[in-house]
Amino acid sequence: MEKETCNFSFCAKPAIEEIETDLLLIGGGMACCGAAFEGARWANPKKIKMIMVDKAATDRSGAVAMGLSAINTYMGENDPVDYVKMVRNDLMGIIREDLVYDLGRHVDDSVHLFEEWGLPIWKMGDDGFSLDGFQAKEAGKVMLKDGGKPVRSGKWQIMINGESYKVIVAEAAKKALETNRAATGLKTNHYERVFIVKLYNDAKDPNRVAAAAGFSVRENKIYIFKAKAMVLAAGGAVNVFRPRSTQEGQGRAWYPVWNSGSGYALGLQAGAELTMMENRFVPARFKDGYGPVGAWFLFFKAKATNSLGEDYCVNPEALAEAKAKYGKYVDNLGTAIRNHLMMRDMKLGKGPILMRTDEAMAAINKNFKEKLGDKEGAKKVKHLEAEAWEDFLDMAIGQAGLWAAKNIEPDKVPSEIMPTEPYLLGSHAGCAGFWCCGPEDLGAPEEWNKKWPAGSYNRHSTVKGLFMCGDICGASGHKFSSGSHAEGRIAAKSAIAFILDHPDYKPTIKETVDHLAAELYLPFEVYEKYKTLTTDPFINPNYIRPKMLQTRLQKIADEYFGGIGTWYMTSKTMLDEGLKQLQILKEDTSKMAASNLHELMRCWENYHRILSVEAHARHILFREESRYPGYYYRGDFDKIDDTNWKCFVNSSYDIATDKWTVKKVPYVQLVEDAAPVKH
Ligand code: SFD
Ligand code: AMP
Repeated sequence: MEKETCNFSFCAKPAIEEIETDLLLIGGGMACCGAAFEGARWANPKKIKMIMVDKAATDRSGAVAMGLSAINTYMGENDPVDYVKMVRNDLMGIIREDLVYDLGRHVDDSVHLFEEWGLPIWKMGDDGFSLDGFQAKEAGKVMLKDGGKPVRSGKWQIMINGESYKVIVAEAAKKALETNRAATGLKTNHYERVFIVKLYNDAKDPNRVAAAAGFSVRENKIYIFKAKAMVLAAGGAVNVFRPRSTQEGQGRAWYPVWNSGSGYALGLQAGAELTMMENRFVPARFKDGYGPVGAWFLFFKAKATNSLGEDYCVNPEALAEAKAKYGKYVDNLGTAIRNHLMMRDMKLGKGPILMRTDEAMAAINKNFKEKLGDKEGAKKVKHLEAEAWEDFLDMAIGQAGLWAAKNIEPDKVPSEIMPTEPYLLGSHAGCAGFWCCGPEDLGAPEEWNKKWPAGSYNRHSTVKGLFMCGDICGASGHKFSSGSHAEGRIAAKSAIAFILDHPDYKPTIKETVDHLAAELYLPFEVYEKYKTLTTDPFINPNYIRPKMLQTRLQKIADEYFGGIGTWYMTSKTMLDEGLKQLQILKEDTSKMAASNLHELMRCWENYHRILSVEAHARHILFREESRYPGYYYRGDFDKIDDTNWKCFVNSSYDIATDKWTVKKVPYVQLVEDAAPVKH
């Protein structure tokens, strides 16, 4: 197939802006907002220039765009050692305990800042009942940092009024960028609606990052940022697998559709080593609305059962069957195992699976009225209901539309839940991401810190100058919004130390600016070149439009890499066939066609998704066991095999040869085993 090239014969050449900075922050989500806030503290006194680039408007970009109802990681009275045990349990025994402990000891400071910046945090009332964030403020409840008592939904989670969570955190980041402009004289250091397509390594040092190229999604302009160091936090990957939502509902997903795996794709193309990319997150969610379940299980103490009213998590036959294959990991009843038990009942035809919201609300009603009497009790229930609905709906507005469409009143009837399509992420109950340097003071192997080849800087990737955090820092899940922010702060501080330790470094790349412009704008050239050869510009044998490319990608992933279409089942033979077809799709990407800037972004988003899911599939192929039953199954190795596979799986990609190297890395336990769980 003749490889397409762009020499701007058919499409207009974009304006090109070259920008030199010291520190570049790629992303504008929770992690990068933390990086901007902390970065300015250390950069300003040293007049170090810091720039943030976000594909969207930072006030409402990333996973927290719509708001959240809870902060899922807040230590408070808990010991970070127990946090490590919880995360290790939930992620089936394999995590970087140094990175998780390090996050646990830093996260609360970010939450205290959020409250200082105006985030309403629920507090316990003197009567033992919860006060929402606004009531707590009116009641003059002290701040968390001064010992205020949050309303815990679970051992690690606290309730918030989080509709404007991202706006509040973004404001602090933007203020920090403003102070950096004042300190360095930079005119502009916050670029919104600029989509970063590719990183380029240094002309003289192939294992050092030097530049990032992207394009504006609002005007014909591309940006080339040259930097001494970069913090990459562009989030996880959604819409790589065929979603359960179809046609008119196809925009609906749980994790944000605008997180298209750029974090993974940018880092792996630069040669950064990945870890645990075989992991994925398949959350149980309210069916079709994709509303989260944590608040219902933890705060409203709701139960989920099969349609026969049986609690699928306590069925002795099911537990014994699972234990025979997956051993002691079943005892923890972590997120993956809960899914596994739910799917077992669904496959037995005991579905639909129901979240008993009605029973939960009835129980709360009864409890409040017993304690407060009918009148006061009813008033409290009304307020909690309003809070619950409002809070829940902040985060998953689609759920309200669905309840209305289906005449469902959750306090009167249960709602169906089911496992979604898989997502790739590293900050929620998943741990797919990059292999990163850790802190030197936690007794971890020196290979993980002091002897880190690229230089011992906390959260440094294996590529010099490239730092990872949030969703894409691997083997350290359960960070959530607060932990991602804290990790961004850790990464930025390290990046500035790296810059100060390499004062004479000047980033240079071998590619010319015209080469980069041609690479980024190729889909425009292809479209303009062939668009008139058919009567319908969507049907043309000479190119592929982004929607078609995404549908083909999702079909391959779903049918061969363990999607909903196979009940998450895959095997060597399926993976081999899927990877063969994915290779053809990758070749077809030189025929991507875009008719406008929006489609140009969609083209490159899908290219990033292809690389992300390829890494995922190659890791699943390499790990010959089923480490995460309930997330995916290797039909040819349907068991957990600690003897051979209690280890990390790492990989790296060579963009020049399109070749992958995958290997085992020894697992090292730092925190003693947790006491066996009693159910
Ligand atoms: O529990 C480019 N999360 C929850 N965390 C909580 O603490 N509490 C909750 O209640 C949580 N719930 C929840 C959560 C997420 C979602 C989607 C829902 C519900 C519906 C998880 C957190 O949100 C998550 O852990 C963090 O936000 C992860 O932070 P980070 O920074 O790793 O990712 P991001 O915030 O999505 O930001 C990514 C940024 O990158 C930008 N970007 N910029 C330039 N070029 C490119 N090519 C780019 N690609 C992406 C994005 O614009 C964004 O700014 S619960 O209900 O599940
Ligand atoms: P979710 O709404 O599923 O995203 O979960 C939000 C938080 O609640 C996360 O910290 C989950 O680990 C936790 N969670 C969700 N469901 C349960 C459950 N059944 N038991 C314990 N923790 C849960």
